[in-house]
Amino acid sequence: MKIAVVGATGLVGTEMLKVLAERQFPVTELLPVASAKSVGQLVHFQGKDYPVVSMADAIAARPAIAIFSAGGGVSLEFAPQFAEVGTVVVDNSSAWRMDATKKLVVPEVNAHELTKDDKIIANPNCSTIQLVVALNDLHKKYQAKRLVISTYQSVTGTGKKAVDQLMEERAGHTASNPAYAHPIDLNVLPHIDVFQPNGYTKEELKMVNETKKIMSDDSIRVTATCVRVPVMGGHSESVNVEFAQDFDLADVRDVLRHTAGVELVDEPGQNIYPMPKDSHGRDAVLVGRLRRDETQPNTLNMWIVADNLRKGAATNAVQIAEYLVANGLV
Ligand code: 11C
Repeated sequence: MKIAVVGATGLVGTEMLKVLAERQFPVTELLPVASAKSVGQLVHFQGKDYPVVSMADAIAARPAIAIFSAGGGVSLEFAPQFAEVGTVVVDNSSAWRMDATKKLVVPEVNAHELTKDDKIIANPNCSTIQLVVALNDLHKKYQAKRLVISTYQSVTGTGKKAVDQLMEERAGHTASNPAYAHPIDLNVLPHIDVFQPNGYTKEELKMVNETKKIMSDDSIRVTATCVRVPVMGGHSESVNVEFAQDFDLADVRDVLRHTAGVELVDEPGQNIYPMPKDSHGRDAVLVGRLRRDETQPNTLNMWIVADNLRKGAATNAVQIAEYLVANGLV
């Protein structure tokens, strides 16, 4: 199968190539696409070197699937051009996520919604993906009514510029080309993406809106505070969930033990709980610190961690592509 990876040289694009290879996705020809200055540069994939091609050449080659991770502007302009020639686009930007004509997919939750007519499929924001994977089966059993979320997000979510800023600051220098408005080393920034008129950031509103769309449930009330922390890979979330039904903690553990994509990491007596450093290079969503919120009924506190470049981006996109292939949708 001919596959284009748009944004192939970025942090997420590089991870996408790694995940496609690891999962032995049936790639017969790879079309790595990147900015004009990278055209001709070689990308190594499954024992071969592939030259970076221009967007126009990739569209002309009519790949079966194009996986995009090159920012919203690039997706808005070029995803429809791929769709026009029959390519199915899996887009990792926020460009199409809330478009009512596009599906927003986390395979463990709602891949069954996909049909042959879906030519542009949106991959959700990393913080939302790990939340809905952990919540899906609990929601089915106990019906989530309200979520209060605080995130602790890695600098890799911003990209290479932020990784460089953290490393330069850690080496004792002022960052030469900072990604953030403030130092990130030895600091936390309650600011991810752009502030909106209501005082929330776009990242916080993504959590609110994407969660409802993926779970096909507008009745869930969601509020979030998204925070950048000086962590190199792996997003963490503190989640307080109020359910309609009461639960037994042992049953909650049992549900999570059997939830697709989740690994229960919850032995606090042994100092065992999810940590971002343990999520690196893994696809599982790690869930722990399960306990009742003792201030109100039917309410659970949990801690959710995942590798934001893997399940939060590349792996989820590749899983969507795998579903398309397995179900004859491409
Ligand atoms: C971050 N979640 O950690 C963002 C990165 O809408 O796809 C992904 C942004 C997006 O900064």
